[in-house]
Amino acid sequence: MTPNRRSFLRLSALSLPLLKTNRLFAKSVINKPIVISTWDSGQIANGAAWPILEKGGKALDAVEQAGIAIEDDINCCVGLGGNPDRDGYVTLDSCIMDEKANCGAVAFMERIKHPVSVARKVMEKTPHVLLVGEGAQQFAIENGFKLESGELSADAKKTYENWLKKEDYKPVINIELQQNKGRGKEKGHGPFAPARLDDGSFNHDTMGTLALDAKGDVSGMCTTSGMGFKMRGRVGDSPIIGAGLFVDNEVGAATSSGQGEEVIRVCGTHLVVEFMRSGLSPYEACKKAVERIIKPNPERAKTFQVGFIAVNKQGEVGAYSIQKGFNYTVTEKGGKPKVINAKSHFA
Ligand code: SD4
Repeated sequence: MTPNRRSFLRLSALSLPLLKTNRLFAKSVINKPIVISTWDSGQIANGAAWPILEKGGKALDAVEQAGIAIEDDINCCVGLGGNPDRDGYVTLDSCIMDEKANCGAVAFMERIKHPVSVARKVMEKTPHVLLVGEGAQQFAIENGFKLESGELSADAKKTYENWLKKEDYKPVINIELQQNKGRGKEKGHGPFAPARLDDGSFNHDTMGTLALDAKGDVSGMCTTSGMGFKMRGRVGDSPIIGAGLFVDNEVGAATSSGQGEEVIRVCGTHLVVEFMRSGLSPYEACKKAVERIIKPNPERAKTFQVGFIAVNKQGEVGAYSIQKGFNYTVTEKGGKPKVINAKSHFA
């Protein structure tokens, strides 16, 4: 036997058990069940999803419960308690997607408390993916959802009144043409949804939730009242499959929060999932998608926020945002939610 052949055999004999252990190790690191949601308010969402996942329940049921819980909460940016559009109406957007690429969504829907559940009904009961406006509302009512009063929550009313004072906006036909008179802005149609609210925080807090269940299936949902004081009829990324949410059971899932237009432009969450398919970790995939948004105009990207979160089939999670301040909540074995600050492109 030549020394080369001998050392090759010795090496092979040594590496065989190693390879085996590696394979075993790869299997044993699949971290499931796990649920990840945008923002620290993800603790509310994960808190509703975890009991289902812990008992071996389906990721789809878990993410729907996550959506319901946050839609019940009164906060700026999700559900009927959220900030209204610039004409004073709360309009809700949501979507849901399961492990078989089934998906459903509603957009620009008013006075229905749980858009995530209506989205699930669209997915399960119709051949369609997206219903909007009055049609979505009518479908919801036909499916047993209650038509709510449409009154603003106390918080939203206060914020809206302040915004009206500041922007001097009146929902009168063609008023837009006069809106920007004397403001040095070029032409009408404004004011638009501000990128930041008065306290300096970015104008959003959409809830996106992704879950990997004990069986190894992935599902996700996204729910929002959209950007506060948006133009009537404006819809962001949150109800758009491939923008606000994307799930592929071979790879994993991603969801987003932030200025929806920028996410739609690059089909953001689809991009994140495709980056993971090509071998990137969830963190690297989110980072690359953020960089794709920034690349065409890095100066402009300084003015808005987008954050992505993602999970892969191994139960690894990651996130990345344009600006500092984006965080997310992870709940896994043990059930204690962990809030993590995402890394960002700009410090
Ligand atoms: C939108 N992405 O309507 C949403 C807003 C958001 O947290 O993220 N809210 O564009």
